[in-house]
Amino acid sequence: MAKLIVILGDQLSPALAALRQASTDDVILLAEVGREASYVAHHKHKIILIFSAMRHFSAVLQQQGLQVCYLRFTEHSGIETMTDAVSYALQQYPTLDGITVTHCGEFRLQQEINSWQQQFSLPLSILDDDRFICDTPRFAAWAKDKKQLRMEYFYRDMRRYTGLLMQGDTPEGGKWNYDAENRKACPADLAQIPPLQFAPDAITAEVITLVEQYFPDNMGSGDNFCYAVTGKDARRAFLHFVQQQLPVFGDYQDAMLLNQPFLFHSLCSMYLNCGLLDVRWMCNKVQQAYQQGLVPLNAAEGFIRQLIGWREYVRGLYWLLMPDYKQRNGLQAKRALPRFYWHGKTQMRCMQQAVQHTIEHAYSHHIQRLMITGNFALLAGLSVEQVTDWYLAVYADAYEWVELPNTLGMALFADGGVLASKPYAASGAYINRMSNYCKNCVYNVKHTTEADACPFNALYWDFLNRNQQQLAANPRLALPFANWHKRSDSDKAAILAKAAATLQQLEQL
Ligand code: FAD
Ligand code: DLZ
Ligand code: SF4
Repeated sequence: MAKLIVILGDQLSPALAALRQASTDDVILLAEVGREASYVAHHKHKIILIFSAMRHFSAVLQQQGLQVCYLRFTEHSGIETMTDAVSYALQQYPTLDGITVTHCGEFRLQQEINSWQQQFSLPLSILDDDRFICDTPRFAAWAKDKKQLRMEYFYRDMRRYTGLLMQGDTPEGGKWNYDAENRKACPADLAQIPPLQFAPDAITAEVITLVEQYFPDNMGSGDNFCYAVTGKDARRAFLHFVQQQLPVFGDYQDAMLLNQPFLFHSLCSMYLNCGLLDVRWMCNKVQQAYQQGLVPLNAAEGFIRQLIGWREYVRGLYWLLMPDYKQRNGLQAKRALPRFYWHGKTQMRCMQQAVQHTIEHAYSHHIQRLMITGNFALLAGLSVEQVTDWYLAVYADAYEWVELPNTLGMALFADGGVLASKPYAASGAYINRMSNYCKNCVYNVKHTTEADACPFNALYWDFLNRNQQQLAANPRLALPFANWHKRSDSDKAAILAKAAATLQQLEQL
């Protein structure tokens, strides 16, 4: 029996379940298709990364003697969807008598894949994506009967399950979590070692030209594309991170600095999420570095927590709660996304920096995503649909399984507290503590109602005030609400008036 093995653009792993079953009689399909390239207006770097990585991956498979049917975006403009691509391949190879695919990362496309058996009248085998450590039945079993699905408890289970940073049943160092040691502000003069960059080779250069031709209006420019597009280079980039940045990653995980888009972060999500890196390999490298005394425990634990904790947890939540999850809008946030999310032209220095980094690199780090662009969207009540589409479009690592819980759940609290125990809402004071942005901003972070007041401040109180019904009973918000209620009526009125004026003129901020 010879089958069609379909590999999606984020499944570029040699050990992928579907590829482990491949024989030389099979045909492997990789297709650059219009629908996947345009279901949101992806950043140019994201499309370049995926198309170039797909082309490089296809070359490796061919070198291994496997038959590959590769459909290029330019040559097959009539092929719009993955279903069209499968139909085309089956016509080209009429003796194939089955289709195999690894479970896909997005509900939307998985629905399309589920229809193939009927549509093509061929047996369809959908394999579990075991590149993740926690499969969906394991996550469902963990979640079953739990009142609250808190990441911390899932993470402890994953530590026990993987044995990472464990001494028998006890966590290394005696504590599960060194989060409290991950929150230092970063001195502006601390030496920065940039991440590894990769000059585009001929294949990438061709893809850059293609993307500039077909997606000219998408965010970003192909000119400064310098990411890895092969597993080998992605592993080099990661090992560079482990040596150079990881030792201080733990300390400055939440810090932000003017004109420093990467600080001590790994940038590995874009590689990991499309299959160029393997999560188990990465965790083992980090554990080894700790065991060799090259990185401290707060860094090793902090990093491993992101991978086997947060990353596996959001994926579990996504598949547990979709498709209903995507419809949630617990705080009824509906305001239109201001245009500065796309062009970055705003006087708010923190927003300008986060969006500018995004435009230049299809990247910004977690705290910029959560506490700048996300926090602003939460405070201003921006449309959940528009904000989630924005995040899905603009980051090179964005796929709905990871983007949606992070945006809708973590940043916007639109799931009513499934993911987060309280909204990540903060005034300018937090941003001032964690960055040097406010010193370089026209707004005054200490002011709330004055003409030059930081917009985050009045919006913060307005957020609490307008969502009292849903949030006031939350014990973790008792102090902020008490502070709000302590204010005089005239103070409150002035703050709410300032917030209303700010919301009226979001585009001018
Ligand atoms: P590092 O800081 O070096 O962290 C190491 C790794 O841990 C990351 O590469 C990532 O794989 C993993 N990780 C850390 N935090 C998370 C998290 N909350 N969820 C899942 N994995 C995590 N991450 C994505 O991969 N794709 C997204 O589309 C995405 N959208 C986000 C949207 C919002 C609103 C927020 C708040 C976070 C989002 N994240 C997303 C999570 C996180 O911000 C990114 O994984 C991280 O910034 C990627 O940069 P890095 O590789 O340098 O990460
Ligand atoms: C993101 C993306 C893009 C831009 N283009 C393609 C493509 O042309 N072909 C493909 O197979 N996959 C692409 N992808 C990744 C898919 O959108 C991804 O597999 C699904 O969203 C599931 O996560
Ligand atoms: Fe952002 Fe306000 Fe600080 Fe300006 S003052 S950088 S708007 S937090």
